[in-house]
Amino acid sequence: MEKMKDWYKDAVVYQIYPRSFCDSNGDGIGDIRGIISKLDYLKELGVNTVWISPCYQSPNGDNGYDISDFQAIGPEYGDLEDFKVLVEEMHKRGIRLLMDLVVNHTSEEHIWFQEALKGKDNPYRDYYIWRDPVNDGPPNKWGMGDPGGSNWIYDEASGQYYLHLGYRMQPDLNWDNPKVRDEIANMINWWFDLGVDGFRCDVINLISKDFDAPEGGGNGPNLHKYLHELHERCFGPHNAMTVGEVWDLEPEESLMLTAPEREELTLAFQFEHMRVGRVDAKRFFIGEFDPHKFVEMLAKWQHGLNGKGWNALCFENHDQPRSLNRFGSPQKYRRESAKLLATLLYCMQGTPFIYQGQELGTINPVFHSLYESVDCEANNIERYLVENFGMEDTLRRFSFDSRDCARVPMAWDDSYNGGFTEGKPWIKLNDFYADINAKNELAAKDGVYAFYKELFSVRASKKTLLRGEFELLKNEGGAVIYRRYLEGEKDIYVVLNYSDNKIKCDIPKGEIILSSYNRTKLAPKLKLEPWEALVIEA
Ligand code: TEU
Ligand code: CA
Repeated sequence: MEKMKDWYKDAVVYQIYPRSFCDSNGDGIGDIRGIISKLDYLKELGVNTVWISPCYQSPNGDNGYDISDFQAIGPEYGDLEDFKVLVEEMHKRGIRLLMDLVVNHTSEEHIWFQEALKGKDNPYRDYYIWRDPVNDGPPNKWGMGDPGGSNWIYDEASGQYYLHLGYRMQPDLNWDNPKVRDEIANMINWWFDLGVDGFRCDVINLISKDFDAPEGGGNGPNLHKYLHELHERCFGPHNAMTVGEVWDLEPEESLMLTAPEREELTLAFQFEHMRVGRVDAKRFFIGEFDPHKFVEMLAKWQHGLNGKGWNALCFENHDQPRSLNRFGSPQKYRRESAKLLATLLYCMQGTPFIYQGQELGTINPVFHSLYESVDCEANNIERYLVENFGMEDTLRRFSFDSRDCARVPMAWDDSYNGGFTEGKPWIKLNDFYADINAKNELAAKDGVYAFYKELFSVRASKKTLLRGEFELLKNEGGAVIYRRYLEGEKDIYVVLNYSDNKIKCDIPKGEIILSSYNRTKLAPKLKLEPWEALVIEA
């Protein structure tokens, strides 16, 4: 499928968490054939790129982010023949495919790690990061403060520790070993040869370690060297879209990874706005959400990358709870706030990323018991939360902020299991699936899916929205107004009432090109409805 040089700037990316998207064979687990059956639903929405979370062979300690064979499809998802059909069916529809590149670590069950455990002389030993004990303990204090504990695991057989910056079942690869870099580059090109168009790059800033850092361990001295090497050997020759998952960077640091002249990645997620509403940015610690602080952070990144890089526009993914519960009004104004958040985000400069179900205004499930929670990250912290806050409050925190909030199955209709599976689902269903599902949203006259579809259609037709610059004009008292502008094109204004109240505000003159309340004409002193979103072309 021919690709323009900067095709990633016109991408509209839909993230699929394959385990929970659509089950075609009744085993309760989503699979590739299930994805194929829903490609027209995605095409209709206006999606032209799909990012699939890992569907490789994995023991699923971290639901596929612990890979035991980078070049094998996990049998629960299907096989390589199914995958080839998926690529063909996607490309037939003008949909490109990003796979998840999880190469900071492997599963402990990967053959390389099993070999490395055999001893210090094993040829795979240096595929991982081993250190001798220091004062009879771990080499440093990394991870000591985290719920999961030290990032070092002691291997009795060899008397050494090995590093895992992620979860216990994910030993870190040693990227300083050129053999590792060769293995990964060859694997990436193998997927390109199968027709893959790019990658989402998992915790990619961890692949080079900064061993002088007191915590965290990523952003090491060779990060840019290794990424540039991958660009030269893999990404560049295939004109690939690559989006890095990186945390805690400032715009100028992100540009070091994504500015075109760097020849490393094409864009990177930034998550600074995702921390608003959490105490000290910590998951499960619920704080006050300030919509204007939230908008301010988004504006910071619009200005920070403008003209130099490109934003990944993202409110949801498989690690984040539903955005309506965090940033919207999940009960009283569910559809209205879903439309406001979509307009706020996707009229900005950058590439839209939509997580499965977001286009339906999906809200979080409710966790009634710890047994309903399966995520390893939640499992690591549940004891601490129960001991310090009690069971009821722990379940409240899980229902607000657990990664499982995004991982309960997609609801296709109000039939048995929400149309996700004919079998027993691998995880609980969303408590609200009988009401909030694709069938109901597509049938509703004010459905969220139809609004997303209209939004992406308007967006694709306006160069000002696709390439224009950004200026925040108002961000207070519930009112948010920003301008997009491009030389030779009409200005476009986004006007939002980010509140439960009706508010009066000065509305820019022009023609309405999108309205979440189906408004057709403007008045100078308009009263905006609660959570109303308006897009006006001057
Ligand atoms: O996420 C890494 C990551 O940053 C999140 O897990 C985050 O640290 C955590 O949710 C903070 O509360 C990537 C994948 O997206 C995630 O699903 C994997 O669990 C992780 O890497 C390890 O591969
Ligand atoms: Ca299945």
